[in-house]
Amino acid sequence: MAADKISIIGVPMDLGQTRRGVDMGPSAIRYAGIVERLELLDYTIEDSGDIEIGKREKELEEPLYNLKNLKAVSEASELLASKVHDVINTGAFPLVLGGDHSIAIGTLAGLAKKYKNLGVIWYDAHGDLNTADTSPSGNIHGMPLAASLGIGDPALTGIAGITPKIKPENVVIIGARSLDEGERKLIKEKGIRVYTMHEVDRMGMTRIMEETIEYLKDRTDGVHLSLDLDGLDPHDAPGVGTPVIGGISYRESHLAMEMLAESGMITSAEFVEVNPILDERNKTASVAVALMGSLFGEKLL
Ligand code: 6HN
Ligand code: MN
Ligand code: MN
Ligand code: MN
Repeated sequence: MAADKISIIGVPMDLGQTRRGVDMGPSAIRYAGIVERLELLDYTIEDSGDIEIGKREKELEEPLYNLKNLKAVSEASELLASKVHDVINTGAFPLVLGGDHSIAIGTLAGLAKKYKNLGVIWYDAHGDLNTADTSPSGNIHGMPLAASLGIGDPALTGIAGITPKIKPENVVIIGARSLDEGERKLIKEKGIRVYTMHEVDRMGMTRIMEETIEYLKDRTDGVHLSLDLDGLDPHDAPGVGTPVIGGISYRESHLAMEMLAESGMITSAEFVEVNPILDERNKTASVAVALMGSLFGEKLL
């Protein structure tokens, strides 16, 4: 990994969607032993605690436009962006724990202050490429990748005063199997590289990761891994708010993390959408911890 110090940032955010409980994700992942697990790998771990999250809008206050809790999400994103940037400045690796996927807006904003050519691996059942105009739900957790590309409401695209944060040719989506019509259109329009579950089945994870690493290696000055636990099959990761059957297996995900570890290219990461209320005995948080172990270089022998 790029640093020998890891700084953990918890983001107890649940305002990017409507199911309660995902705000407890950071606690569940800590409880599943993330600090101890990474300490075994000889990193210095600093737990920076949690970002403060504002209040959910009451139904009555709900805006007429299709962006639920926009103000609170936008404010939390600014806080997270500053925190991520502070961590980078100390030379530590930012490891962000969600919270719903809307937190990626803040994470990527913080990273964009340093990286002008950031690569992003978006490991997810979804594209998260919606805007208020295309979203079927009004949930901002379905919009962070679009917002980071500079597409959508200025309250989401303008965090940290930089628009856009990333370039479409620096993005690789892996595991997609639930894409809305507007998202498909955007993927084609922008030429975003996507490995859907069809490619996972057909090519295998080994080739997908080889291609991804080769593709991002020379064109980027850092690579962020944004891993939504719903990218995995609900059998392996049941504790998520928007499960989609037919996902990436635990073994394939484990392999993907090991290959990223070997590549040495990952400079920041976030693990999102762990919802302990929907989980089975903290299984999904434990899977997240195991995947982080592999990402940071755990070996069997
Ligand atoms: N996530 N595409 C759907 C929507 O409401 O925009 C689902 C989004 C899920 C987002 O899991 O991070
Ligand atoms: Mn997502
Ligand atoms: Mn998802
Ligand atoms: Mn292994």
